[in-house]
Amino acid sequence: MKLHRLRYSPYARKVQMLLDLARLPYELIEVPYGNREALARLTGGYIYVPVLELEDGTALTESRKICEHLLARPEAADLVPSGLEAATWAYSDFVDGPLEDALFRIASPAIREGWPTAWERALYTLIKERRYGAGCVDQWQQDVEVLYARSRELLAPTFTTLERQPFVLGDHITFADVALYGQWAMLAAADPELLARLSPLAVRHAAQVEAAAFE
Ligand SMILES: N[C@@H](CCC(=O)N[C@@H](CS)C(=O)NCC(=O)O)C(=O)O
Repeated sequence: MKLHRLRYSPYARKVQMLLDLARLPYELIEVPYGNREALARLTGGYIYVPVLELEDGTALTESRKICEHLLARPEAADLVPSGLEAATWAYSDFVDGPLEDALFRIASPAIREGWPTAWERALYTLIKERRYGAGCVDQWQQDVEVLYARSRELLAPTFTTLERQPFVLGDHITFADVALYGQWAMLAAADPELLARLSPLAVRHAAQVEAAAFE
């Protein structure tokens, strides 16, 4: 399989962590932000990430669909424990929806600064401004404390849980942790300080997920 990603994409990092935890072999393809020609040709015009290219050449898009596909494989089945399907998917949908909506704004200014060319920084700004209005990335930079407060509010029940147990749904890692890890990876890819500033519990949880995948 080939995983096409942007390093900062929380949805791509969720899929990548799922592949790692399931020990499924894959090749990582870094998509150049300003040149998505190969991706567009592969998918027939879809230029978001993640895209997972299967062994038979099929290009899967939309991270939820990709994860459903991978979780149906025996290597990943343990990540949605029997009886915890509702809790696991509901938590993952919360992470990909309301939580991402708060956290990506914290990450955006640093992500923009990280693009190597002026063209890519301008493209990133254009894409965000077309959706969120003129000057939005600069505004998020100014409002960062408010954005942290909103994120911590959303994460308060998660942090209460993670003070008592290593993973979101108990002592064992599940897909709920994988979804959350995607958000930590986004913040850390933008600037590792951003994750540490959010909470030491986020840093610890990220390390625990990585330990489960790589040790
Ligand atoms: N619902 C999609 C969202 C995909 C998405 O928004 N990807 C972003 C990165 S997080 C992207 O490719 N952005 C490219 C851009 O900003 O031009 C999924 O879950 O896969």
